[in-house]
Amino acid sequence: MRPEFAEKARCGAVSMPTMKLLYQTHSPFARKALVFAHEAGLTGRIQVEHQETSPTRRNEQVFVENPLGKVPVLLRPGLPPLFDSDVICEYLDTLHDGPRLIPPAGEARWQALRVQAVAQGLAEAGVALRWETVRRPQALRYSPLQEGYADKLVATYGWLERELDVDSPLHAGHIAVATTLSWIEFRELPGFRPGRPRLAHWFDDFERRASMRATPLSGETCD
Ligand SMILES: N[C@@H](CCC(=O)N[C@@H](CS)C(=O)NCC(=O)O)C(=O)O
Repeated sequence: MRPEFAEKARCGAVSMPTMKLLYQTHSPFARKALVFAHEAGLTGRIQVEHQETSPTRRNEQVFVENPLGKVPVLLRPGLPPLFDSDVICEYLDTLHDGPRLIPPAGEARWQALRVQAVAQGLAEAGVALRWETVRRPQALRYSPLQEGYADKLVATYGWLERELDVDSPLHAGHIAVATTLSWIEFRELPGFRPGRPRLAHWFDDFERRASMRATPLSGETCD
């Protein structure tokens, strides 16, 4: 929390300004930001607003705030909008007094960030795979691309089975991986469980967290 907010909040001089999160109930990226907000204890300060987005259907309300037309976007009173999900998480991490979810220094930081990066890439590959399987009209699908994206998913599952630091304190990378894997199951993309007991066990535990239960995925992409 910024010191001036903290001091005024302690004295009861101001109520904390409310932010708005342009969200989507079926976006892994938006859910990552919202789960992060739950874990940071910030949901009382964030109003969540669902927005449908697709590169084939322009959403003016989103484009006004983000030239890429994507969610999530965090709207802050009197300050510029923030995107993308990783930037939003980094900002939210400056607003709370609990342990940092993005470790400030040392190997813990690099581990959290590389896990977050892998999860981001996994979600992006999953979205790309859905274009080649269900979103693009049949005649425009390209099977070598489909296979290439599916390979990335499988390779990343193997990497996570080996490299995910399942016993370290909660960090942004854990949130990113859990929200991505949850979305992968929701969209019935190639499964990550077979042959990866460590990852599957960790994920099942993570899904029981209040932050995950409070943010269920729902809805269909509208292209
Ligand atoms: N790198 C962005 C990705 C955001 C993203 O791709 N969001 C999707 C929803 S899952 C979207 O709004 N897509 C609309 C589009 O591609 O035009 C982030 O991490 O926030």
